[in-house]
Amino acid sequence: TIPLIKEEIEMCVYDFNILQSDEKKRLLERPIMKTEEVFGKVKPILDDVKKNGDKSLLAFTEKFDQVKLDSPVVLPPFNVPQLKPNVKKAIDVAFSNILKFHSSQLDMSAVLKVETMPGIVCSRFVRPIESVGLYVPGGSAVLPSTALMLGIPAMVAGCKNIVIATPPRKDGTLCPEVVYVAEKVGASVILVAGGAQAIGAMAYGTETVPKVDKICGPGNQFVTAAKMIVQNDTSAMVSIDMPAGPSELLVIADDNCNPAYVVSDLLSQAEHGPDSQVILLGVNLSKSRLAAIQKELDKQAKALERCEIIRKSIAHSHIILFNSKKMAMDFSNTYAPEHLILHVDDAESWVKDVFNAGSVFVGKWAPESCGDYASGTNHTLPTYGYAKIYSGVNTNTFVKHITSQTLTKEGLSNIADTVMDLAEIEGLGAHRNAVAVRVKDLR
Ligand code: HSO
Ligand code: ZN
Repeated sequence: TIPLIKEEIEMCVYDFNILQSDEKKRLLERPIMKTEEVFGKVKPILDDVKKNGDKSLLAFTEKFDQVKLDSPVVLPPFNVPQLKPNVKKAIDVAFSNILKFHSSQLDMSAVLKVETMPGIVCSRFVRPIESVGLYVPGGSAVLPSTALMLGIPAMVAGCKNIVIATPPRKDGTLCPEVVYVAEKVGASVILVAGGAQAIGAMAYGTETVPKVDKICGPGNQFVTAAKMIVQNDTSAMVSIDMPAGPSELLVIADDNCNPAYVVSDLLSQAEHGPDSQVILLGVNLSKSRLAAIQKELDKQAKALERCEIIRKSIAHSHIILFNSKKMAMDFSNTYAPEHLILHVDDAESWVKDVFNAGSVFVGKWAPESCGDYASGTNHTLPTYGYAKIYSGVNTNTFVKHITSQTLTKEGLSNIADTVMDLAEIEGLGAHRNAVAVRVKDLR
């Protein structure tokens, strides 16, 4: 066969100093999501699952996944298939690190207790969300790591019912690694379904799928749209972790960076999907270093199995050149990337200037892959600029904070006038009275 002559894979380069303001704005933008169109397709699926339960769920699985199942759920004890020893070991090591980091995020026994005035004690305590639905995508890659990233914090938080939803493979079976993780986190059900239909089943419940209180996890635009719709449906009474867009990475590199390392990180994100976003900000990057990066990009990309996906994502990714650290950091904070990697000298000292990012990888020895799989931090992170307002999934994603207060006689006496005066301003006599009726007995 004649080898295909493949076009060079390279990123567009912009010099931030000579960019017009509208170009700067464009470089900060995410691709527009056609939400309305997707919402229109997803809503009837959700309505159908809500109305017809398992029958509808199974029909959608047959239609979208080409798999005919007898039941949409698998219950414990799970039949965990034999895994290769190195795979089992890798999952176990990742599990242990993620467990360590997420356990330290929560102390269930710690009650916050503050005396705000003599005799008035305000407290806050933590309780798990009872039932949670964790969405583990299938599609172009199997993602048992996502089962770890969602299942471990839910388990640490003490959620009673953990439903793990994941689409069946082509032969109708489940990804064995996901089953292994489901068992390790103590899942109560594996829902063998994907897409909007899986979200609908967990939001409304079916004959076999328990209704959950919160749905977490990444997914394609249909899954995201479904999560957003059920969150707004009061009849579902369900919340979600955050809206999700395509995966993204922003790297800041200076002239001492190692081009092979920088490129390997960019490509690890670019391979997720054709719509992945990767951006490289060069700070005082010399012409020769820039050329070395482009050369390395072409070489590494062409050697990868997912080269065709990468070719597409690189086509809308770019390099932007800065001549000041501050301006590069400002750009990054405005873009608010899901992942930020600092390939710069003294990277640790840059962290104090990071204000918007899902997760930061500090220095050349911290590839994103480590956080994606095994170091301990979570990989379910805010995309699409939502890092400005959302945190990534963590143990607190799966709990509620409940406040309480205790007042002694003295406490009530101390605060009585304040409350009665404020109630009067608001014209709420019954509020005032609830204090007055007691004060009468106290004073
Ligand atoms: N980078 C992805 C997570 C992931 N990577 C899963 C590999 N597997 C989140 O943006
Ligand atoms: Zn990844």
